Amino acid sequence: AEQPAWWTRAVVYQIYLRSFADSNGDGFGDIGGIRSKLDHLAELGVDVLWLSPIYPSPQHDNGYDISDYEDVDPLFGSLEELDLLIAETHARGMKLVMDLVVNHTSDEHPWFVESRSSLSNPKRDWYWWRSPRQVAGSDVLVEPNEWRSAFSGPAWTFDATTGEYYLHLFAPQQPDLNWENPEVREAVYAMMNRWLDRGVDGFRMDVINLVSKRLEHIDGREPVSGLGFSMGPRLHEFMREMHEAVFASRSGEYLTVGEMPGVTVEEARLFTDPARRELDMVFQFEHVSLDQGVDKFHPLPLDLVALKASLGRWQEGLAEAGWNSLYLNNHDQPRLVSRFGDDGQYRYESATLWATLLHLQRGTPYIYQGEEIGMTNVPFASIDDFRDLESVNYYREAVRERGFSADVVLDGLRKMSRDNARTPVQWDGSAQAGFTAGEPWIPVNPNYVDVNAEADRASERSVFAFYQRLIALRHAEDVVAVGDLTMLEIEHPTLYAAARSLGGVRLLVVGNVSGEELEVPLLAEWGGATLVLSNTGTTASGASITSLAPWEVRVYRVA
Ligand code: TEU
Repeated sequence: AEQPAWWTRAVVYQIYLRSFADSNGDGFGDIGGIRSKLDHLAELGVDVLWLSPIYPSPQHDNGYDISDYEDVDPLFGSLEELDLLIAETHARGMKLVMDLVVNHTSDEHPWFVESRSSLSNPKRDWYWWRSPRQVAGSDVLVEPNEWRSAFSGPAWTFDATTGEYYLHLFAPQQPDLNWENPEVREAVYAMMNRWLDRGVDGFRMDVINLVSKRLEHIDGREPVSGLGFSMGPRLHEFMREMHEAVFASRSGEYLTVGEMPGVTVEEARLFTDPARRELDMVFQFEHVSLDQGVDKFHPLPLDLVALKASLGRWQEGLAEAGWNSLYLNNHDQPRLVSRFGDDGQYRYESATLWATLLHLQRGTPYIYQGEEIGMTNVPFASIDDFRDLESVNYYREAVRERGFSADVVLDGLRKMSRDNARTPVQWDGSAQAGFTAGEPWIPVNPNYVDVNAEADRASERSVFAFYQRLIALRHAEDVVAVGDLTMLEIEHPTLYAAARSLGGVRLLVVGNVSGEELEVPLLAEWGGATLVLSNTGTTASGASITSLAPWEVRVYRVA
């Protein structure tokens, strides 16, 4: 049988550069900062680094609004420094993957500057332009349709130069590219090829399931948010065309992961089935949308039964063909230990429990910077503490236009804002947590004096050390990387239990997702098993102890 792809045993580490490590004291992370921390990453044992966008950008959406796809923003360094980083990453046996943001560009990208300059410009239909709509019975002119941006407000902005509106599913500074135009697709593929020729090992593809739009929707009247119009009719065609134009003729080891808000298991199986030569894996959002109330800033308490069902559905759905990405954290999600664990008394236990539940699934795990030392959400004091345009726009719209109370909205932002993941990585207990010698672009979480890499790695209860062991386990045991997974006790409200098997080897993962002691009769069935991993120092091999302490996780092995 064909060898499983290299990334079926890989672990990826996401670097959100502006908050990772600052080497020149300007308060922003930079490439020099990453280079100074490569040992930290190599010691952790990760195989791939994914860099969030480092290209020239006006930074309205922290680099997800790109004005030049083929350079490095001076804020972060230079192309020469990036070449050094690529070489040093490869020298340590790691790969480096870039963030590909091609559903939209910055409004300052030369392509858009040309496109908006006149109706007849050759790049006019590189973007989505539409005439204003006349309100029936009046001479009022409005947006072409009722689409809403993911960052509040309409998804259309009027451009006075040519008297037309342009589409932006995100901020007005992020105009959507028109992928129906083959010139756009060819320009994207050529850029991708130049990055791979430069030594980059693949791409994380930003909202790539939005690039094919339903034309009847563009000219329709449905009042849906930008993310509601994903999975357009030509998406698989475009993914296959991209694979042919960029990867098919290359013999190296590459990784592609498509970020797909709203993708279903069935669709993900089609995108990631190797026989279809589209993508290696996708980022799905089902498990990180279960706690959304009326919207993402009105979160509901964790429903473990629903979460287990979702994780199990994705494991089962991609078991025969396709491949899962595994994540609970990234630059858009609040900190895992605060959202699904206990970031107070049981921070170490709940951080290592969730790490184990995730890393013992079948798929490729993604670690977000700071997750490996149990960083937590931030006690934002007021709306002035936030930087993320999604949060700031939401506050303005919710409080000023929809009449929500400021306290309620602030509470929701404290829990769910993307800024929770974007405060500086806490390296040590010195000023600014060792992130910068200057003033950080966003304040450091005040708990850095206790929660920081140096203190964690010196501790008997080190989250970092636990992640090292999980990664080493994946590298050592095929049953972890590619073994079958069966969810157990799926109706139990606080117990997570799953069995893995490959050949004659079986693993049992059990976790007490609660702050109360938990009796686990199931453990009695695993009496002869060997204890492989525990986050509470339980030494008893075999399952003699059939109760789990608060947030305790154990992994047993039967060969
Ligand atoms: O995010 C896509 C996405 O799902 C966004 O809508 C984001 O998750 C938001 O929080 C949903 O409420 C990608 C990038 O990861 C994000 O940082 C960018 O802001 C966005 O696309 C636009 O490029």
